[in-house]
Amino acid sequence: MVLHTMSRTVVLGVIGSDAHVVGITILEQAFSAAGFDVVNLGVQTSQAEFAEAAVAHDAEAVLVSSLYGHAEQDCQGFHEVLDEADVDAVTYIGGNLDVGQSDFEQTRRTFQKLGFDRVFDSETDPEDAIAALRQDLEITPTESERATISS
Ligand code: B12
Repeated sequence: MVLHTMSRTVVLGVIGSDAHVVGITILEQAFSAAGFDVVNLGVQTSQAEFAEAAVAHDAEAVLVSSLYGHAEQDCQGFHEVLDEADVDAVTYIGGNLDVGQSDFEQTRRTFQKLGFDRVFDSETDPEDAIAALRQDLEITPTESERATISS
């Protein structure tokens, strides 16, 4: 039986010149298994590429990954680029965001100031990010279960 539900599209990528691919591969699998349509832009994704993909796929969430320690520079002006492209999506960032900083709360504030709705550290279980997104998009577990069945 195929049940029709609204598809929930998530755009995912590693920003800047960063080439660490393992984390987003895991995230792609986890979000797909949870019933989301995932557009994985892969590594070394520019701000413009995130914005273009979010528009093209009418994404409800943009998930940015960064591991190599340049996230803050790479994300300068990112939300302005999204705004200019009329992207209305929840934005998350995660990975290894700080360079030698021990206080993650400070890192969280830095990225919230840059416009991200949620900031995750490298210990994040993908299931926690999925739970957060379901909450932010007001998705009930039943809805995403149905989305899985219909896909
Ligand atoms: C493998 C590896 C590499 C490989 C990458 C191979 C590949 N194609 O992926 C190679 C050797 C190429 C590499 C290169 C470099 N690396 Co490297 N690398 C690693 C290493 C050992 C493991 C990364 C990994 O795959 N982890 C496994 C995955 C499953 O975990 P993850 O990536 O953290 O992702 C999870 C979470 O972070 C989270 N997450 C990630 N993104 C997001 C996004 C969202 C929205 C959410 C919710 C969650 C989330 O969920 C993921 C899944 O569970 C780490 C050290 C470490 N132990 O983490 C260093 C590390 C990331 N690398 C580092 C560095 C410095 C580099 C280089 C700059 C080194 C150099 N001087 O050349 C280059 C950068 C090259 C480039 N352009 O990107 C540093 C970064 C330091 C920092 N951030 O301050 C680290 C931390 C090592 C260290 N301790 O110094 N690296």
